Amino acid sequence: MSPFAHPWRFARFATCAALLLGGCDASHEEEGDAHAEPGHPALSWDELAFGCSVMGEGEQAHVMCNHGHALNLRNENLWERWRMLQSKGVAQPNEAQLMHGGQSHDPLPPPLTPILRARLGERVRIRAASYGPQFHTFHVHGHLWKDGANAADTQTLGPAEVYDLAEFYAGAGIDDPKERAGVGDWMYHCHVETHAVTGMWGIFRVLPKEGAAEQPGADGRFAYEVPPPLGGPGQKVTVHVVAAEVPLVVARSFVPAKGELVDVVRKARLYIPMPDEASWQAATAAELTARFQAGEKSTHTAWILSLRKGTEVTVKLRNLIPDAPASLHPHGVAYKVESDGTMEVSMALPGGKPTVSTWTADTVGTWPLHDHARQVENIGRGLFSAIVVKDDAEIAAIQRDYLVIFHDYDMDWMMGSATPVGGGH
Ligand SMILES: [Cu+2]
Repeated sequence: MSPFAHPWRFARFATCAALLLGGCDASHEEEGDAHAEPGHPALSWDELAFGCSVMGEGEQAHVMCNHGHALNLRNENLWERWRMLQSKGVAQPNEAQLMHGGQSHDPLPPPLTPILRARLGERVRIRAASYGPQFHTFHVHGHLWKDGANAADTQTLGPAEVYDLAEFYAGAGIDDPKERAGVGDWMYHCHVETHAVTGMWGIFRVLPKEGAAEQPGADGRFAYEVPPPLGGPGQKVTVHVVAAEVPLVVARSFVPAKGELVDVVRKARLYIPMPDEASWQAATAAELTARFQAGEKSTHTAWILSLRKGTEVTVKLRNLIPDAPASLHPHGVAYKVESDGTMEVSMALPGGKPTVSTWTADTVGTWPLHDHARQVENIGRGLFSAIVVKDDAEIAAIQRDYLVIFHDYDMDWMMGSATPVGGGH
């Protein structure tokens, strides 16, 4: 049979051709659905079609299918969970088994991707933003929202596009808090199927009105909620942020010899907000690296600049990345060109003096905020944020406000390292 007779077979052929340099054996055409090399995990047909690779040696040997389609900086690839469940004796895991991890009977850990929570009948907004070279379709199960005159449950996002009309009652209707979809785990995801399977999925969890086992934090907010807005009409606030290169768990990979999903750690480039001028002045790359190694590498999520409409914000940026410039380029706010993040005056060089940008949040909405100094490399490694501008009416109306950032990691960076597994680097 010609390898071109079936699209997957063609993809497999193409991938095998790419692997040929590493010794791909053409005889697997007759071998069935496995591509095996001595001492290496076998690749299934589907994995080959998705461009998965065998990584590492010996104890570290594993198949890596992380294509870098991430939500809020994390990539939870279903292939990795698939292989984990297969190792536990589940021959053909289905998507429910793969995605609803972390329950008591379930061998899979909870997904790295954001679990968004609301109680039944609470008013919810889920904002979606997108970075990277791909197009994504944001889709939430079980819920509808109003988009102009129409109802909708899916919206396409191109690079730097934002969509923030997904507003509804949790487990209920667009305008009616009466139960409709009800309590449960509702998937949300990119509806480009290959993106969903390789990382762009999460869970919108509708909890019972009362008696839920999961409770918000002391400030009344669940994880991933948009922070409370700063400022107010006519007010001036100052925000301190550093750009730094720090270790971050960006994915997990199943390592057969260990029988578990192992953290994939990369030196991400992130905006990290600082609470005050003194800590901002004192921040060092070494300290931040230690902080992330101690735990924040597993919990950190993308910075969100949350403002009340009418606020003038001054953002001070220090760049602690050793070998790349960094800047802040905002969308949707009013500012002079010096605060654009593209001129020399607004470019923070490695070890150079900080930049100071002044923006006025005069337009309600969700707006991209990202590096514009070396954007392909920096955004590809995580150097982005978003601005959320709200007025009093919206603040009063919405009880749970979330922002999900669809993001494609730079693949050379994601896959390029010879030692992608483990927390030691
Ligand atoms: Cu997508």
